Amino acid sequence: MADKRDLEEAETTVFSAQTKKRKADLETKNGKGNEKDESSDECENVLRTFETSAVLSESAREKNIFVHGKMWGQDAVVILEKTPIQRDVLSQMFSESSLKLQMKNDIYSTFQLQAPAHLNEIKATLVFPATQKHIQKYQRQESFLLEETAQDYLSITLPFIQEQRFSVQWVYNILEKKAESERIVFEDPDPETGFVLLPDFKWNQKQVDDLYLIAISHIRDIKSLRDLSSEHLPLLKNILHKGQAAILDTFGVPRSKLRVYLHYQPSYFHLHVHFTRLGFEAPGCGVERAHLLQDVLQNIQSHARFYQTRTLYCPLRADDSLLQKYRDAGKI
Ligand code: M7G
Repeated sequence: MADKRDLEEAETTVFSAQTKKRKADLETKNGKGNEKDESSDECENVLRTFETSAVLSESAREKNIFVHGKMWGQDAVVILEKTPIQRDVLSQMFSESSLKLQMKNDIYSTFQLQAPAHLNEIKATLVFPATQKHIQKYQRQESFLLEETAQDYLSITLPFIQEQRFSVQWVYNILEKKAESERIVFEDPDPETGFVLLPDFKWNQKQVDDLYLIAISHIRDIKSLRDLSSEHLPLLKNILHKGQAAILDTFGVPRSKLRVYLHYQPSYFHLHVHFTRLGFEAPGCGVERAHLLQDVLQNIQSHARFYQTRTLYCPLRADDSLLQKYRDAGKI
């Protein structure tokens, strides 16, 4: 059985970031750097205690696997993901790897290339302790398109999200600088229009091709797109413009290469905006869930209460209890 310190370490070591390397990464991206990453601190292997219970989903194409298991008697989810190959390591990859020939035919050959360990990294994400909802979230499931009228939101969705949704403690930890403070890329501290911009935990920050940041509002009472109205225009414009400027400044990616959007419905009901690189098919960037911030601004500008009056569509997973509520109400 682990003591409390072990558990805290398990949470912080895995989530704590390697942000100091942001500058070095930028140089790498610009072709200046050629050093191996030494800024990630080595930590104890807390995953050694992980006992696999089930594979929740896996994808040969995306090269990832989502695993449910137990650590110290409690549920945990581990996501393992092969990371993209960076351009600047190519010469090392070619010169320092060993090769095994698999087949040769005419001008075609395939090999098993064994790269040196530091070029063969796997990104690991740990959710511990994981709730039943986390286990469900990562389990591959069929989904259904929900048609949520303004009235349905008030009578079915709102009461449900008030009691059933994921904790947003991780969001408050970021806003209060109790976690990930060293990863913050930009902050506007204004209590009404301010926000914190930082890398999404899906992004390893090693290459900008799959750039993914999130902007989290300081204001705490906006749950989702449904709550946004004309009074929030200054906040939304601020997030869009300062977020774009900070990303250009830090990562050299211009606004013409950014997809800036909100999810409806989000998993975490505290206003946050996703910034991903155009061309990168980020999970959840499809039209059934992603709402471009620029469109959101225009919609609210043309109708102050647009999002309180419209029917919104969003995908729900087969095992989502909200889907069951809509079924019970005869809406699906
Ligand atoms: P969402 O639209 O509420 O839900 O987005 P989704 O996860 O279904 O997309 C929340 C975003 O926050 C996602 O892109 C997550 O990857 C990201 N995220 C979640 N957690 C728990 C953390 C965290 O602890 N740190 C950071 N930096 N990002 C997180």
